[in-house]
Amino acid sequence: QDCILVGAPMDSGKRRQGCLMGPDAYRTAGLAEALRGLGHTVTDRGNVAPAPFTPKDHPKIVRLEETIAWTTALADAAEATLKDGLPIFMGGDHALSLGTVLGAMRHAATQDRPLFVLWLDAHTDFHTPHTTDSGNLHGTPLGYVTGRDGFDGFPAVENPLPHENIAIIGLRSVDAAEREAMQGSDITYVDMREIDETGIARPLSTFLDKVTAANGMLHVSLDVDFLDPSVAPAVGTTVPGGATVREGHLVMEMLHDSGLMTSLDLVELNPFLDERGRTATLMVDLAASAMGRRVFDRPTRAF
Ligand code: DIR
Ligand code: MN
Ligand code: MN
Ligand code: MN
Repeated sequence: QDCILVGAPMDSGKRRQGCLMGPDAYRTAGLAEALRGLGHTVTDRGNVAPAPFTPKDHPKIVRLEETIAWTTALADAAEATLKDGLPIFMGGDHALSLGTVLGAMRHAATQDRPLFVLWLDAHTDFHTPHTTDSGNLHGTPLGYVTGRDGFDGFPAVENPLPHENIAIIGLRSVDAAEREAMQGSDITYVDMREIDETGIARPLSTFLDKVTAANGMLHVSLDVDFLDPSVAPAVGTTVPGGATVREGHLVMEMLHDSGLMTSLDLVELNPFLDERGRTATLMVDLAASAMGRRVFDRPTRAF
């Protein structure tokens, strides 16, 4: 495949800084080399910059204008790179997905195909600027792309993503407003208890079957905090009890087997918090699994 690396050194989605170093950490950890080693062509298009903006003070929301400016630029970057190959967005915090998912929605519309989104995260990221307690917009991308109210000033979401096209896997930090919103939605949400009880393969394969049946495109958004902090410490919002290394790889290997993934976000890596680059390295290994790295070839089997 033609892999296109796009750096998104966005840091405006929350108060704690450091995610702006993410793209260079992925480069240093050898993302391009790993993908080339699997036989892909890889082009690094460098880093995206936000559209021009004028910051204002808000009582609640953190760096709103900057986040809007990034959303505009990243939606354009996603739409453009999807024409040429499989973009991998190297974040940057999760607010970058306000833009990348919007761009993927626009691209899918030009292909007359539905877009599906797989969200691998400890959090739902389904807040809106109205419902957020933290004021951190990295908690809002799924609220935005599904057309919830409150995103004044952001690029208009012309055709909101249907809830049925979204699966969130890895949940374990959900506040009262988010719980209510999730339970009242048609989003597929899989918490860690369900993973403990049934394994991670079953809910994932159910979702992938749905994407296949609809001939959908699939955007995957991998938040570092999907993983357990014992193996992925370099993230501002660690939550104990996350996915193991093997659960992470299984998800990525199944994504590769499905052949469905059309774009990928790697988000929330804060290299300032890392231990000798181990989180960046694990994220690169997971991306490699999603792009075909495996121990042995295996016969196709159903779950
Ligand atoms: C949290 C942060 N739920 C908030 N979300 C994170 O600020 O609303 N998402 N960290 O991954
Ligand atoms: Mn997130
Ligand atoms: Mn998260
Ligand atoms: Mn929250």
